[in-house]
Amino acid sequence: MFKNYIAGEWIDGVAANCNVNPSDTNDIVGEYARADARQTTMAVDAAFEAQWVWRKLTAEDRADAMDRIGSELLVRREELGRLLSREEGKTLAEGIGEVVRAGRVFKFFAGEALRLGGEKLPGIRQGVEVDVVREPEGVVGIITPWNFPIAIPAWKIAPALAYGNAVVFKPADLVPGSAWALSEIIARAGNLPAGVFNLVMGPGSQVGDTIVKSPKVRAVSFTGSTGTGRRIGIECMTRGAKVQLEMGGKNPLVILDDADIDVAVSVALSGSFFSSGQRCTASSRLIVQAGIHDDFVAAMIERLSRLKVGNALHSDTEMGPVASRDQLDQDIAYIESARADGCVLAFGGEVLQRETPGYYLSPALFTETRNHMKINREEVFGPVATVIKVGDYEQALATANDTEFGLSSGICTTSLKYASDFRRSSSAGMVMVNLPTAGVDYHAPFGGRKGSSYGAREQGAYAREFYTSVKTSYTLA
Ligand code: UN1
Repeated sequence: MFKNYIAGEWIDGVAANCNVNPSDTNDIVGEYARADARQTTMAVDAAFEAQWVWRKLTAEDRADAMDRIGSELLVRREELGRLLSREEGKTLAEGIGEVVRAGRVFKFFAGEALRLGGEKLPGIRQGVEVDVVREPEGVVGIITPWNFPIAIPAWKIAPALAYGNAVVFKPADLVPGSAWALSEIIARAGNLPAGVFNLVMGPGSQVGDTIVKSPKVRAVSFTGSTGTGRRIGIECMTRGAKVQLEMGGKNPLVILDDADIDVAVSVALSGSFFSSGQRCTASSRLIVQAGIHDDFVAAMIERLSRLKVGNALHSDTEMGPVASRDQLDQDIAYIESARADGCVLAFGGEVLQRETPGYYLSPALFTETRNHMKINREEVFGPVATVIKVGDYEQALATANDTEFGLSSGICTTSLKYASDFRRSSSAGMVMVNLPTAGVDYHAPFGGRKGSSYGAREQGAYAREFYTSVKTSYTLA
């Protein structure tokens, strides 16, 4: 049994959680402890005490700890990448890539710990000096989703710790294995004072709820579904805690007549179907200009028919299964709704059998879809993409922006004029030109607009906005 880490001790839960491989449901990845509300309160109390010890250490102490954690992640990339693919279902290459990303995130924030500077302003009164500094928030609650089991925890935990906060971390119930492995590295290689970092695995109704409602938790960072995110937001706002939410997306990828078709097809394939489309940054609406439409659809079908869907751990697999039975059911329900709305299923959308029992679905491509249809309004979170045909650039832009979400957007074009205008006019937080809407750098700000995100940006130096609080002091010398 893999235990929780609370107040510097590995402790049993009140129940157990079985982690199942979605590529082979006979394969049990491990049994993981489940905590309840009482154990979560223990973790919050421990973090509350420990924050004072942690913030008094030097920035170099914190930098060294982040560096050691990052080094171990990078050295163990193959082993941890395999664990990630086994429990989540993304391909081995994606799993290893995600572990590398997590390692690099810790390395980046090792440097950031030393770079956290302040500002000195001239006072308006004679002899008065004004100083602006950033201090840790205190205890930060971190709640993460199942689709990036190690990178998202890393890009929240690393800045939280680097900037001097104590952490209570609740990973997704579906995939606790990578989160546990990361936590074990943080606990051992990080060698942090007891209570600075706490892992509390368990259900949202017990663990998540306690974190979000605890008056000792000053800030909550959440990535996950829109419904849960909004509930957490209201709860935090009500008690005056800081909150950062990364929720759904319905990301458009515009393909103009002047696009390089090979670029457009590989950008669409990767954006829509890598990680089985289970990314909030996935390209789910392919907005294609009429002149290139038929050639693009034909080329997509040709590429999709060659895409190898299979066991995530097999080296020739290009798309793994979806992560769970619930996710498969949800994907199928959306495929049915699109069909009922009159969309044409140009490829895939079928449950597949492989050597081992798993949640295999062939990548689905719909044509003849309209932007107002349910399939184009709601996030599917699976390997399902739609094509929306448009007449010109203006219509493409208007369609791209006509969504309640605003995480990322993309355009494939060889025209500088349209590329520049799209970068300016897109209502998304991140815009990609001739690149997939998904797959971002770890040192650049990440986040969206409208219904996708709430609060300060994540990642890069921008992360300090959420994980620190500004203090202004006036001194008459
Ligand atoms: C990426 O596309 O590289 O949950 C990152 C998600 C996002 C992360 C996407 N928060 O899919």
